[in-house]
Amino acid sequence: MEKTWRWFGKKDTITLDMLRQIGVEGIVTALHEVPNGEVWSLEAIQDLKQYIELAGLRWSVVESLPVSESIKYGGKDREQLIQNYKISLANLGKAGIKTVCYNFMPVIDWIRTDLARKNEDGTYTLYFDKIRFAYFDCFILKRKGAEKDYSPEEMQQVYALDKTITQAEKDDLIYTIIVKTQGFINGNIKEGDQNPVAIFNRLLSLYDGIDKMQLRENFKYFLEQVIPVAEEYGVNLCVHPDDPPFAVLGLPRIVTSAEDIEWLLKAVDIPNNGLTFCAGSLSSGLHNDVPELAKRFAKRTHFVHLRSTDVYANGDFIEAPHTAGRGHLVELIRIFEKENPGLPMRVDHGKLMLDDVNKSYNPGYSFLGRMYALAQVDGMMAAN
Ligand code: DNO
Repeated sequence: MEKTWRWFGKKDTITLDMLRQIGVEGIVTALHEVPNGEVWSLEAIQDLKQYIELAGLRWSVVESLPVSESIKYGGKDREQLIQNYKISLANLGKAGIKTVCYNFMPVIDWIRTDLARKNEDGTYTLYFDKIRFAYFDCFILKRKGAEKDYSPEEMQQVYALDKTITQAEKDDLIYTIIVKTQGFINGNIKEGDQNPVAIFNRLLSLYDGIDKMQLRENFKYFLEQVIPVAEEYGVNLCVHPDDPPFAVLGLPRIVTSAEDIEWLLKAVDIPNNGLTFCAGSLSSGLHNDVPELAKRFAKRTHFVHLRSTDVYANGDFIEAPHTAGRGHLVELIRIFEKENPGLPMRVDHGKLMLDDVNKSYNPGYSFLGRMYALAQVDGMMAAN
């Protein structure tokens, strides 16, 4: 597999020179400064590409070319936005960047409740606490009917939490779930936005009445228009699974399981319509057998995220070491090398450790933790 690394552009304090020293071969990045929905010009793409190449690396994958909210819920301006998407795709193809990752998650991308849960060994990791998430849903967003999405036992714990939770903890939950994890990946809410809860609730309301069937219809509509352009320019589009892979906050999620993946690949059944195989996201759904999914979908996979999770009986999940957990990375590497050799792969979400603890890296994207994970994965590849 090609060893790639998610790099956040020229402002990233992790420099391309550092990445060369640790054996990275390809860069995964985006034009983060272009607002969602606007065209990525050929000039801007070529400028960044050249910058990467001057450092002795290559721009292997775009992550992400964001799909505007209105395309997902079917808003009035979706035609224009799809048009812009097609132009960006064509420009990427012209510049020779042939793998483009995106996602189709309504309103919110990846979800965690805790960005620095302390491990026994003194490192820190990302964590999803179901009760705290339910608290955010029922008591902070105050979403109508939210209680129905949780069991009576879970709701008892949510009420108990309400008696003890501090204002600082509430603020931290808001900041973690809808600001800090979203802003740096061109999400809907970013640092400095006033009243994020109100913005978030407004966004949720755009999906009133949109169920899984309707979201699928909108997804298919998008694919039918963009995939022919991808095909024409030799670009492989690859959708990232929903993280976590289940419905949240009353929103449908549509890339969660074998059945969903089968559906989306058939929706436009040509190789340019493919999958980003995020072992971490898929592994946090107990319904998923990750190596089975890899075997089944390897041929339509264009990009791989190697990370792993453990899921607890109470519905919480934690990022597992890259050598352990439900991701089964050793086996996945074996499957991908056999079925679809040479795929770009990046390690995802390293733990926060050592000197990095006091640096302000994007959550999940510190340097040492990812370097450690890359070394582990490198070893797995060598031994395979
Ligand atoms: C979080 C990532 C996601 C992912 C995007 C892809 O760390 O896994 O933000 O990159 O959803 O579109």
